Amino acid sequence: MEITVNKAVITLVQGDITREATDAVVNAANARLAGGGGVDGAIHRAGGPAILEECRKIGGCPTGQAVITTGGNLKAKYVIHTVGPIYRDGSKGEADLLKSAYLSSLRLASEKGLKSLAFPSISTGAYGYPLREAAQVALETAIDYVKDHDDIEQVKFVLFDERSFNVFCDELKQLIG
Ligand code: AR6
Repeated sequence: MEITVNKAVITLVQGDITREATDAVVNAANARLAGGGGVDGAIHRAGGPAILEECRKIGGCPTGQAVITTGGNLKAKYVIHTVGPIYRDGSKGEADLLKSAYLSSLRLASEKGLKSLAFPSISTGAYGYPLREAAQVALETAIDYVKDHDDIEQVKFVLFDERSFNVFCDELKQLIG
């Protein structure tokens, strides 16, 4: 599914983000930038050791913020590592932190002059964020950002499993009415 907002195309696909050829792919990392399972593990496996080397030099990333490294062996030139919130009960600032993770990644892409980036569904795996709410935050944040910024040409959401893909499509349809 694809929509155009201002100068940008927002695309939803089901797939593996490590195969994306956007300028950057976003990693759902942990605050220590230490690598891990899920999409984090997949990106480090596919991208090779140069990514973890740069992560070690950077040292860490607070929840809701983002840092950038090489893409190593990936098709994407860069990896933007962001840290989503661990979901507790929804009253611990989770929505603001998730929004901030998406926004920090988009801002970093703009700062670096990047035109296209691909996001996974941040926080909805190991970090337990309810999928529907997370999809709404993700899509609203991306749409609002490209409305105000002409530089980014493509924001892709690469959803690994069918359920995530379907929920993101449903939420996008609702948001655009
Ligand atoms: N491409 C796209 N999406 C993927 C891929 C892939 N190759 N692999 C998994 N996903 P998670 P989180 C989906 O757990 O919840 C790590 O250990 C997955 O199906 O990767 O933010 C980190 O080091 C799910 O829909 O990230 C942190 O400690 C989504 O990506 C912690 O997990 C997010 O799931 C971060 O947890």
